[in-house]
Order: sequence, then structure tokens, then C-alpha cells
Amino acid sequence: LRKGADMDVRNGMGLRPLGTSAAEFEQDLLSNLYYRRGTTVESASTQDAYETLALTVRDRLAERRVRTAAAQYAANPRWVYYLSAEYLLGKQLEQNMLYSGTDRIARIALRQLGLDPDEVTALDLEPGLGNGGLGRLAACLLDAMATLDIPAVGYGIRYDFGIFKQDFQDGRQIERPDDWAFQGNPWEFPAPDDQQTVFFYGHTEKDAAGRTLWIPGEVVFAEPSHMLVPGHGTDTVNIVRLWRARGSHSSFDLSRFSAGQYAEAVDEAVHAENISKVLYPDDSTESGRELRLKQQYFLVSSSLRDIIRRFRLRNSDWTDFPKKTVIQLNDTHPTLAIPELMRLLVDEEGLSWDLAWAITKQTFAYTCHTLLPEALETWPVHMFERLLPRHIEIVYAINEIFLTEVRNRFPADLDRVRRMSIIQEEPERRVRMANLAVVGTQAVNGVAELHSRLLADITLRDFAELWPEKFHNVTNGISPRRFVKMANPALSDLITEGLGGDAWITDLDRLAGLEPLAEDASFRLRWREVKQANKVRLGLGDPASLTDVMIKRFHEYKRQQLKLLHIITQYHRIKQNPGQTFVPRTVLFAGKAAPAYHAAKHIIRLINAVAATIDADPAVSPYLKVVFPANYNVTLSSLIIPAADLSEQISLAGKEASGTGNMKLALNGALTVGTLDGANIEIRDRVGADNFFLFGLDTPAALELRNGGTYSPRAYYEQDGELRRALDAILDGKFAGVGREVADSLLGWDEYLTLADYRTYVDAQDDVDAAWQDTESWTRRSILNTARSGFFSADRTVRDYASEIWHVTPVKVTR
Ligand code: F55
Repeated sequence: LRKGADMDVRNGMGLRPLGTSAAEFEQDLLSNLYYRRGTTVESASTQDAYETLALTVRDRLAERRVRTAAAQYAANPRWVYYLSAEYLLGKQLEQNMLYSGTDRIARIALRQLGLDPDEVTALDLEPGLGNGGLGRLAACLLDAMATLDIPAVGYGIRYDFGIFKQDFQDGRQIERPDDWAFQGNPWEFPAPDDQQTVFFYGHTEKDAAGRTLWIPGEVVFAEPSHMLVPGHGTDTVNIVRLWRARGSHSSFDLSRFSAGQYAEAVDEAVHAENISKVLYPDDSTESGRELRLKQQYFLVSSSLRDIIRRFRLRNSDWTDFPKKTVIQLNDTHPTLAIPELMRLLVDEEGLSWDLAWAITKQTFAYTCHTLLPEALETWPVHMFERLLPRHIEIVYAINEIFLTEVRNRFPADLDRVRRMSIIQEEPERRVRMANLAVVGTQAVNGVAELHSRLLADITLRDFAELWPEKFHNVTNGISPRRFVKMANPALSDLITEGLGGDAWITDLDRLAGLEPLAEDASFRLRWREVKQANKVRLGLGDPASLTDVMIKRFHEYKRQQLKLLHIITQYHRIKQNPGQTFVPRTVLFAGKAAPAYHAAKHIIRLINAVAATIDADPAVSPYLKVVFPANYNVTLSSLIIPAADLSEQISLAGKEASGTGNMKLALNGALTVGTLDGANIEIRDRVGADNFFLFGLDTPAALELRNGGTYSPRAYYEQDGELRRALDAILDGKFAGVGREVADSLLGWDEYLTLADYRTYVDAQDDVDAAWQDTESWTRRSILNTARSGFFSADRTVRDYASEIWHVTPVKVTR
């Protein structure tokens, strides 16, 4: 901030206020079209119109953003910095029109100019900068932090290519690149002045004073841009700052270029820019290698320098750093921030190790999102030390201090020391990122009650025994704005009418006020009409059929294959009983598999084959239909969720950390068929056991069956005729000869005990069919699911983080 800058100018108060009428919006559209795009309505392309609309909406939020920055600067508060390798923000235009209150006037203004609002808004793209639940959670938490006026910045990577686009060819998943920002991204504010420098490779040396110097072997620039994160019903507009890698200015080799060596001339720049080229489509299996570690350090190093730059705007004493800063690590992907902050404080700032370590531990908090041991990140020491020679020294030093503490607390417990060490020794030396994350933070949390308990009892047990006070639970939540208000406008209107106001949008516990309306027959009728209209909007055909949805990443632990066995069973029942009627169902799958995850891809292919077989069979298709739209993303989820009657949450108990789709579906009035896993348990506790179809092993039973080595899939196959028929059909090639790998794996060593849960699952589905036939009762239960799910608002989640972990208070933005 420049000295003497007029406060009103800084606040944007000196500027002409932006109008709130359709006529004024139209004027601003014309002006932006003319001055920003250099064209006129007569010659504008649809792309021109879209970009101009985006800018005109953005301007309304930019003004709030400036006031937010001024208010937050003045307050010098404790900031939340959310570090995440992934953000699944969803489309921005509709959200920003809603939050800026311009939706109605924008549409009027566009029509006035002879433009079709739907055609124009259709050009808005979704930045797919994440894989699944973890990335979408990051977006929901940012939304809630802004809504609650919490000073926060999200840091991430601006991948050129986001999560791949999924297509099907002969029922097989194929992946196409997603160059989402190829046309430019009107929501982005470049901030080249805040560029940072990131180092890699090289070696370390000691200077005369005994300080360690890192002499890097590669220098890359990190160029930030940000997108706005508006709060709902408040003037707060936070930001998410995304880094893009650039080669240094000297990385273009003019002499080579002049010699005609065009490729070689840009080699170095291309190499550097590869760092932010692509999001790894890796949902906890198959890891990318060195480039992924490079991405992680790139994110961490540039973000920490930016955080420190921001700290220094108002502060000078390092001991104040943790008072003004909390850095939340979204899983272990940004855990290098811990040794990086140590390096900055000790090597660059000259603080003592002990002071630096105290500051570092107080600053960070870590959220774990998994229970699968194979999903806990580790990095080979040889790779780590080549890429980050100084950081490996720091990790060793942290480990030494830490293991001394362990030895003091548990003398002569060598095995414990070996388990807890940040360095794994066998079969190969690797750095255990989760151990580093627990050691270097003041708080560790799981994402649902069961998950947090299992973390403390099993996955991170040794750590919870050492530091019980560090372990917390913060149950996930979802944005009621995006997943109810925006995704389901018809239901939102009905809820608002039922509750006599729309305060529920930022106070979701108010949904409880719908409970009495479950007994009101006319309200129930309207509730059903909304659901039907949402099915029609989705375009699924018969809106009277039960819409049964399973939408999530493909993973064996999530058990799409179990749903498939139920479908095949139902197919056989229909075929065997001609003339009998059945409850008509439309089963909808959507989701992507990691490209190298072959078992998951076999399941996808089999689903498509079964869908085609059923479709081609006129005896079955009146009662059963399987649809699998390609390329599941936030946009598609927003169309599917409001149309769902039944939500499939059927992971093996003890495997799904939380789930968040389960919450979105319950809030939109779907009933759940589910196991006692993740947040399902909390959903069932709240909506009531009568309004939830429970089946399957619980976690202790699953652990016992698997670890006892007594699981025998063959026995289930032999004892259950319907199961045998279903598996035989696959093995006999009844579905275009596809999917034998799936059946073989279920009958072989199946980690996820699918066949053990088959019978109770099919029985639960029979209960679903029976319940569906009593329309009024089903509707009552649907309303109760919505009414009792207010807890699953991300606003509640953020309040929990704020009070338990962050200890931050809001900063109100005033005019
Ligand atoms: C992405 C990259 C890697 Cl290397 C590993 C995992 C992921 C990822 O996308 N994980 C993920 O989405 N985890 C999910 O997080 C959700 C939010 O907490 C949970 O609800 C869900 O249970 C969990 O699987």
C-alpha cells in the first residue's frame, strides 16, 4: 500500500458505484464489450458475449473484494491459509451471479441486447483442478469461510490440464485432456508482481558462520493468479491463489533459436512449465513420480513465501507468526511446507532451530482424508534428497528430535520407534509424509467421527498415544449454496416457502422447520412434483421410476461392483418371472477411474456391457434401466443429485473416510442405502434409522473377517443361488463377454469383502422396493432426510475448524 494513498480510493469509494438495475447492467455490458473486448453487439461472437458477461458480473464482486482486502488489512487478524493440491470449484458464472445478486438483471440485460442468456452462459467452463471428494471439499470450505467472514486464502496450482475428460469407446473408459483455460479464463486475476522464485536440486554448503546454504540446480518462477471466493449474504470476498510455473527469462535460448534449433531453444522453459502442466488423476492408487513431488514443493514454496510477504505487511516479530497464521494442510500433499518453513526461518531468517521449530509446529494443522494404508504418501529418500537436498537434512533433524522424544516416553520399545520414524527403512528408505505431518503440526483431524476414531485407534495409533490432545474430529460438510440453492432451485423455492424465508441458506439447521410439513399431504405432493421435474430436467425418461444413483470415483473399496451384482440379480429375477411386475428402477452410475487403475476400469466396462444387455432386452427394460453418463464432474453432479431418490453409499465399513456425496444426496431428499461407514453413520443417526436402509458388516466385523483370514468368497458363491447366478452370468460371458476379471477378482482375494455383504445388500434393496411402493410414506421419509441434515453444512464444518483448531474470529466487511 502506497503511503498517502487516499483511504476512499483504496476502498473503491471514490469510484462510481456499479448499478443494480437491469438498465445499468446493460450499460456496463456494452461498455465492457466495447472497451475490454473491442467489439460491439452487432459483431460480437457468443464467446465475446460470454467473456463480457463474466467481466460485468466480476466487477460487482471486485468492488467487494477491494473492501474485503482493506477491512482485513486494517484488522491484522489471524489468517487461515488453506493449502491444497486440488480444488474442484465448479462453474463460476452462475455462482457469482447468485452471490452478487445479478442473476435476474443479467438475464434481462442480455435479452435486451438480443442475446440468449442460456446460450451465453453455456460457455462457462468448470475448472477441473481436482480428482474427487478432497478437491471438492476444499472448494466447499472456501465457500463457507467466506460466508462466515473468516479471513482466508486458498493456495493451489493452476494446472493447464485439469482432471481428464472421460469418454466411452465400446464401453471402455478413455481419457482426453482437459485444456479448460485454453480460451482464457475470465474469472482469473493475474498478479505477476507477486511472482515467486522456486528452487530445486543442487547441493548444500556451510558458510563461514556455520549457516547452511542451499545452492540450487534449477530455478523456476511461480506466477500467481487468483479467483474470487465470495461469501453468501455478506460482502466478504476471499481469494484462491493458484500458481503457474514459468521458465526464467534466460531460459529462452536465442542463439539456438537463431541457429534453427527451435525445440532446443525452448527446452528449458518447457521443462520448467511442465511443473504446472497437469493434475495427476490419482485417487489414492498409482502415483506419478518425481514431477509430482516437484509439484508439491512448487505449491508449498511459493505459497509460504507469499504468506510471509503478507505477514510482513503488518507484522515484524517472528514470534507473532503463529498468532497471525494458521496453515491447514489438505492431506499430506502440501506437507513439505513443514521443512520448508523451517528452512526459511533457520537458513534465510537466521532464527534458532528451537524457536523455528516452536513456530512451525504452532502454525500448521493437518487433515487426513484416508484410512487406506496404501494411500499414505511416501517418497523414496533418494528422490527426495536429489530434488530437495536441504529439506532431507531438515527432515532428518526433525526425525532425530522426535525419535528422542519417543524413546524417552517409551524406553526400550524399538518396534514403536521403527513404526513412528519419519523414515521408513524397509524394503526401501522412504519419507513417510503422514508421520512428518503429524509431527510438525499442532492439530490432526479426521473427516468424520468414525474416521477420526479409526485414525487414533489404528492408522495413527502410536501418535495418538504419544499426543492424544492433538487428535480431533471435524466432520465434513457441503455448500448449501451450490448443492441445494443452485443445484436445486425448485426444491429451494419450496423449502423457502415452507419455512417462510430463505435464512436456511446460511443457517442450515433451520431445515428442521420442515419436519411438521412431512405430515402435510399437499406439501408432500409438491415435494414429489419437484423431484419429478428434476428427473425430467436430467432427461432420464420415466420420472415415475425409482432413480437410484451411485456417483463417485471408481474404486474397489467403494464397491460399484456390489451395486452391479444387485443389478444382475434383479435382471435375472425379471427374466425368470415373465408376467410379474417389478418396481421400475433407473440406476445411474457416474464417475471416473484413475487411468492406470485397471480393476476399476474393468468394472466400468462391465457396467456399460450390462446396461447394453438390459437395454436390448424388451422383457427387462420396462423395469430396469442402467445409465452411465460419461465425464462426471461438479456440473453433472448438480444435475443428478436433485433427481435422485436413492443414494448408494455402499463402501466396505472402515474404508470411506467420510464421503460428501452422501450428504448432498440426503439434503436433496434422497434416501440412503448404506453401510456403517464414514459419515453414513452420522447421517443415519440424524435422519433416523427408519429413513435409512442399512446393511452390511460393521467395521469390527469387517476387520475380523479380513484379518482373521477366514473370508472365503467361494463359500458365499456356493451357498447363495442368486449370487452364483450373477457371477456365473459374468463368467459365462453373458454380457458381451466382458468383465470376467471382475468376477475372478471377487472370487479370489477380494480386500473389500464384497460377497460377504451381497445378501444383506440385496435384502436391503428389497426393502427399498417395498418402501417405494408406499408413495406417501416414501415422500415423508424424503422430507425428513432433508429436514434433519442441516448439520452437514460446510458452515458448521468451518465453525468447528474455527473453534477447535484455528482459533480465528471473523472480520466483518462494511461499506
Ligand atoms: C487425490 C490424490 C491423492 Cl495422491 C490421493 C487422494 C486423492 C483424493 O482425491 N482423495 C479423496 O478425494 N479423498 C476423499 O476425501 C473426501 C473429503 O474428505 C472424503 O469425503 C472421502 O471419504 C475421501 O475418500
